[in-house]
Amino acid sequence: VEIPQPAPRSSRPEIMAEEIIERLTYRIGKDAKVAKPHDWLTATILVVRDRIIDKWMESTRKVYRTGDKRVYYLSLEFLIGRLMRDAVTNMGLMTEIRDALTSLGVDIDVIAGLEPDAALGNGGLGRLAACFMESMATVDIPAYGYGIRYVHGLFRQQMADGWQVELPETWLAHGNPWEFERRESSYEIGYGGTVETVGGYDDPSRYVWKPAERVIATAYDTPIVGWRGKRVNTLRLWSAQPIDPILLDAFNAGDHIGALRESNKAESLTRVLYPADANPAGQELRLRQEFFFSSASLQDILRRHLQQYPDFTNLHEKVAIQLNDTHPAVSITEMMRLLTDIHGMDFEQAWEITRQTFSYTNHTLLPEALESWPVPLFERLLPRHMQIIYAINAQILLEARKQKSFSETQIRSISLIDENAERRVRMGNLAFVGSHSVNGVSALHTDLMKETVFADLHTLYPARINNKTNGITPRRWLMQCNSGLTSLIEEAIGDKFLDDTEALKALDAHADDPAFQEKFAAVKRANKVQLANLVGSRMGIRLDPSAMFDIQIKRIHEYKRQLLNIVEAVALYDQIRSHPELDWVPRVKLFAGKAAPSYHNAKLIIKLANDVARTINNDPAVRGLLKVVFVPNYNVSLAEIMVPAADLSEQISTAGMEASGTGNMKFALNGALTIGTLDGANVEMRDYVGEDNIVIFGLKADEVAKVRADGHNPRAIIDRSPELAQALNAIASGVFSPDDRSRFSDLIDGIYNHDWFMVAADFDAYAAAQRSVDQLWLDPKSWYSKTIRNTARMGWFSSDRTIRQYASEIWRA
Ligand code: DL6
Repeated sequence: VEIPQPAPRSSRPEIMAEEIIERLTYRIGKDAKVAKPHDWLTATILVVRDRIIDKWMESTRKVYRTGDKRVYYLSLEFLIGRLMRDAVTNMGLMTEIRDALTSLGVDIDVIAGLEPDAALGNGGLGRLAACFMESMATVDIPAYGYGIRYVHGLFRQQMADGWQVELPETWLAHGNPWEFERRESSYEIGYGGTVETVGGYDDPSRYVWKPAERVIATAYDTPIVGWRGKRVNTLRLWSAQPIDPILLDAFNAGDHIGALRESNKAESLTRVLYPADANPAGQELRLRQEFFFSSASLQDILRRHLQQYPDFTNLHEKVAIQLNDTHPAVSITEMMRLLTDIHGMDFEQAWEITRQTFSYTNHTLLPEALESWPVPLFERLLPRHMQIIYAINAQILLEARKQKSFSETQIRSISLIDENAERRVRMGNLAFVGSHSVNGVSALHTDLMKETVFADLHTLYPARINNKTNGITPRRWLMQCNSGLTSLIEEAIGDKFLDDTEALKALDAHADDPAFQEKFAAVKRANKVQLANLVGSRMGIRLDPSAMFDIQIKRIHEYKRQLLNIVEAVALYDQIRSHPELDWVPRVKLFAGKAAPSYHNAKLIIKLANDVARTINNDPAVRGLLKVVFVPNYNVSLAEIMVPAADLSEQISTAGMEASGTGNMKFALNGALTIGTLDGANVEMRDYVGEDNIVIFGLKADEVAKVRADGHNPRAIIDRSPELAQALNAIASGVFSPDDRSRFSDLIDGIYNHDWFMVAADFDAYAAAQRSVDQLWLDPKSWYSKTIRNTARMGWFSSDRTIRQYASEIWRA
């Protein structure tokens, strides 16, 4: 039977307006007269979605036709944010949809603002995954993202008297018109139980895992549109369901709660995103989550492969699997189990194919962030996988021992099992040995990986570690969040940069043009007014858009050093009061970010920012020259407003501790000057924008290591810096916390006693750098010449470039 294809959808506004009314009536069941803004949003998304589906199916058909290699990006986090503006812009339908809605009396900006943020991630790692999904579609790579459909994403942050309070986030409350439930793509996931051998104990021909518990993973697909709608890829998120929705026997016997126990247990697997970014949750539920989505994804990948090919001998030629950090590293053992136990491949061949198929990205060197699982827990939950780990480990250690130069210490550090105290499975080592490529996310981070966490594995496999410096999608982080700047650039250099951000370089020629500078400044001011309005309406704080907007937004962590920024604010506050006669540059220091709920010091830093803000903002002696604002509930949508409004971008982590950073790139692309350390991708940003166009200060990574090794004496440093001493004493003695004078004394004691994060060590350099920023601000010609050059030279940091590098150097796709 010849099945007719649906007719292509029109993009004429009047047709789309008709369709919106049709969806409102027949899909949502509402009359236009009584429809709520949310109903209009859903109806509009459904109309846009239809246009995307045409491209989606075309993209899927194409890969079946061509037999191209598919890329699978496995990530426990996808920090997507809102999708409507992204999808509409990438489909090139913004004007048409706007007109269609206007003809119906609906403002697209109002309904777009109602879309909840899909916050299925904590920070940089999850946002990178979202940028990569968009770039993979843009550069036409057949790719699937695999993750978890958390019912509750990252918590909503509220402030209660300056303290962070975590509230559940409910992004699915109004349903999710973007997703398609795929009941037919469901898989059983097992836990626990026993392993049986077939064919004798000494020489078993096969192992059979008999799990004690099972749950069902069901797929939910979201289409991800690339720029200009060229390709549409799939983000497939797994949701857990019980095998039996209710135990009727128990229910009929009157045990109504017990009847739902299994169901609740299954569903709790995918209910909540773990809210810690830099320290592993370490709990059984987390390992269950990791295995759940790894197993479902691999079963899905292998099923798809068998639809096209007779067996798995060519798997590595047709499939590339990228592990986003170690969270999906258990996939390596699951792949081995599926290939050997289920599909009968021999161990050696399966190991070779597995290694050729997998690659792993490391995102942090923080020792406390490296995942490991107690052996007894791992063995109880995944007994067959534990056997596989022992088998792999035996091979690797034999290989290492063959290299005579390896010492016992080196062998111990290579092992997949940490034997130092309680025996633990090292997920980083597993990911390393099970992959043909291991990459860092900035040049410095990659070098440090070779020297620190993976030094011995790097000696054993010297060709495996490589660098792929992170990037950001210019669609969301320039075109959508900063339409004013995008239009201005287009007017100056044409529209080539929309398809190739390297073309932004042409803007360099305009950097010293007074007329262009004036327009650039006007765009920045408009963005600042927008942010000031938001702060005014949400927080009741009035901001002067002509002041310098100095912004630090990111997760709250001691290594990111929000504390250094706050201490400097206190020192500046002292200076402004002591020297009212000087020509102080008006500044607004804005902060936003969430702290892991169990991270005591991070939460204290938020409270300190709020306490300092209250004191400074209410002190008439400051005369409005300095304001401090902590904007609550940082998320992708808030970043889209704050990034374009920044004059100064704070990227001030302790050198050697920030793997890359991507906020740094977003700010610079949007014409902010960076004040930063030589850490993460800041190093490469300095190379690209030029050292005159970025303000670098502080210890370098090797200097931090040396200071720590030689024995750091922060007390001596503080004694030599009266400004720092005064600021620290003010905080420690309760000047900002009269209701609890010792609230911050432990935090400040940490700086006096060990100063692990080099706040004291870098303070004077940081304060001096801030005063040099003030001098630049006082010379607008020079300021804008630098900030325009930042926008002009950041094109390389597009995630399209990063993805092209992954595709050609790792995935060979
Ligand atoms: O690679 C994405 C992103 C980097 O830009 C950040 O520098 C890095 O901190 C982050 N890593 C994580 C993992 N845990 N920690 N910390 O989120 O990855």
